Amino acid sequence: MYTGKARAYTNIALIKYWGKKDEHLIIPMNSSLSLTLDAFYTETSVQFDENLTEDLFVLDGQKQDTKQTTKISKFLDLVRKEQNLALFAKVDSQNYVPTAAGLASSASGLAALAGACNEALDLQLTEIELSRLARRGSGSACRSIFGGFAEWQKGDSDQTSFAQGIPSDHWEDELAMLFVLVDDGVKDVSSRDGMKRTVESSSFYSGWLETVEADLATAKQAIAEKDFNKLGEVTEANGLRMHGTTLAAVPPFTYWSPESLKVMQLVRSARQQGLPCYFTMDAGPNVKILVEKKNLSTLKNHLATHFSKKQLIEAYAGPKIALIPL
Ligand code: 2P0
Repeated sequence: MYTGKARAYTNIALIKYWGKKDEHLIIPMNSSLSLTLDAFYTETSVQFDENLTEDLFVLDGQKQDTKQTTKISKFLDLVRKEQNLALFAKVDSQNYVPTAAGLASSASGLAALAGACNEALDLQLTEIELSRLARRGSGSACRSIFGGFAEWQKGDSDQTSFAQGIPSDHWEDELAMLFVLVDDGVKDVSSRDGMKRTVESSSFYSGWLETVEADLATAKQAIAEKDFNKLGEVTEANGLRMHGTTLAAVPPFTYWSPESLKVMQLVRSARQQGLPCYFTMDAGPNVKILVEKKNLSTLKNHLATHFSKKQLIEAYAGPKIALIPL
């Protein structure tokens, strides 16, 4: 019996991954940059067992249905094929999120599973190899191998597409991200379907590709210079441009809700009052606000005019993936 367990933390992209060049290998159309956070993480154990007659996937104590289990099986197949292994596995995963707010993330989940497989089968993967493996499960998972800032270099093959940590002299420890939960609902368009539809049909997608690599360079420069406003401005602009592409998809869609716009408005009014903070959004209506730690409580007070305490969840920079002894 081969067993292993790992913990991985979620990450939020400041420069977004949006679109695949190769859907099978999950090679992205553009490079991206993220901040790994401490507030949400997944712990996953895997046990390859000769007594099993099929793969089993348990999430938060609940045995998952065939659809969810198939996703996990596909990932396990990659590992099994590579290792010439013919054993089924039990995958037991626990998501740690502050509330049941639909923030469970495929990034932390698939990164933790990759780490658990690495341990269970003694693959002895380097961090870059682990990042490549996690990428095959979910693109953004390749960034969750690393703590703090990470850059996913798009590459052009399985070998060359992986994330790496960005040296930052611990600047990320001065930063915070405030999550504003505006909706618990299930998303209409998954990120996987949303980016596919956008690449295939949005007339704005070419504009995204024309600008995103420059945004990435600006973000890296801002990190090197520890320039908060520069990083925040490019984060906000890049996120808006990503969401802009969805409006020109066929059929069009958006992840924004009226409440998301309310948060954007409050972020802008906070800035007008001299509080530096910048928003970003992913494939759902919740808004994440990048702010310096020293200004977090002022920002929370500003948002408290419209949102309850329960809707505001703070996060700080988080660590890299970790093994958990069984
Ligand atoms: C990101 N997102 O960079 C972007 C921004 C959502 C918006 O990565 O299909 O779950 O598994 O590779 O990584 C979410 O998509 O997609 C995502 P797959 P993934 O964080």
